[in-house]
Amino acid sequence: MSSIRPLLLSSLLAALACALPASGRAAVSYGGYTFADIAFATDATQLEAGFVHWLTGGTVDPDDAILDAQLTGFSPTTGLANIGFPDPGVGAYANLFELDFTVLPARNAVGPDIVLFEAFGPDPYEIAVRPRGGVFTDFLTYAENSLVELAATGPLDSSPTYALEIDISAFGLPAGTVVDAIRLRALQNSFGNVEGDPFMAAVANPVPVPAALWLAVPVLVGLAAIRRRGGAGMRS
Ligand SMILES: [Ca+2]
Ligand SMILES: [Ca+2]
Ligand SMILES: [Ca+2]
Repeated sequence: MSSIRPLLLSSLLAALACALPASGRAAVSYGGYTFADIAFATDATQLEAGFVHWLTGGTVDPDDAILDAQLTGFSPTTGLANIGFPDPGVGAYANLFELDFTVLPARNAVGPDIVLFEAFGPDPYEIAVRPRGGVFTDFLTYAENSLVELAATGPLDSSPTYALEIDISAFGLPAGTVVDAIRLRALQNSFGNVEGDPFMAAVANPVPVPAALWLAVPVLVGLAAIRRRGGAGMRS
């Protein structure tokens, strides 16, 4: 990374010198929400052994690069199917994943701060959040009837889709707390099955970014990609 940091620094300095306004950052709208285009998860990690069913590609196999393709960025057409489901044909599907927001973390403001998107029927989840520089909180339970139905199309043309709204305050964290990662795990739904279908997540209340720093965002996104490639594989 030593060759990367000077690049980042020079980019930041150039951006500050220009001091241009933040206009030009694209916004992305989905299901009634509007996010900055860089507000979506930048890294996805499988945290327990087991198979993963990709909603595109049709394979059932742990693979960090494919996992990122399913869950990071604005990616409503890709996702995971049936996390946690004890499929007798292939063995148990993994049911513990982490999503990191390395470019634009959330900051606890009024209302939901992070939104996790779920396909097909709504499924209940456990969610934990990580304050920046700290450790993950305990998991909180989100019942399936707490998910918000959206008039939006998801993976495999699924519609409606669902939003699980995460308010950092619910974890007992004060206003202003910065959160840069979540962990998620599907719980048993009303059909008696564990079978969550997450497909993307985004920061609704981002940390305030000085206008000039927006110009360095492409560099930050590139750094996140480099970190992903360097850290491929399943964390334990
Ligand atoms: Ca996706
Ligand atoms: Ca579902
Ligand atoms: Ca909040």
